[in-house]
Amino acid sequence: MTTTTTTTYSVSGMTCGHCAASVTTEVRTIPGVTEVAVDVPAGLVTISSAAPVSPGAVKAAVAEAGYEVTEASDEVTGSCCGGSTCSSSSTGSAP
Ligand SMILES: [Cu+2]
Repeated sequence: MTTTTTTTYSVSGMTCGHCAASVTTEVRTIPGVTEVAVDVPAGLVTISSAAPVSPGAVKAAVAEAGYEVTEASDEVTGSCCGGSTCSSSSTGSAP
């Protein structure tokens, strides 16, 4: 039987699909991670892995993408990724 560990982290600063893509790309580089699901409106990153992934590794990956893992799920502040596809203040193209 295969056991999958699923862990959800709160990540601040994500405001658009491009932000989500950046985080997903970085988190997927963590050994053992099999799936990454990002909920931008909720500011949540759900990571599925074959074995428990250390929070430190997740924090480092998220930081690499330019965002920050927060323990609390409130107070989602900060600027967007600044990418050309961001739609935090204007209408952007849908992913
Ligand atoms: Cu963005």
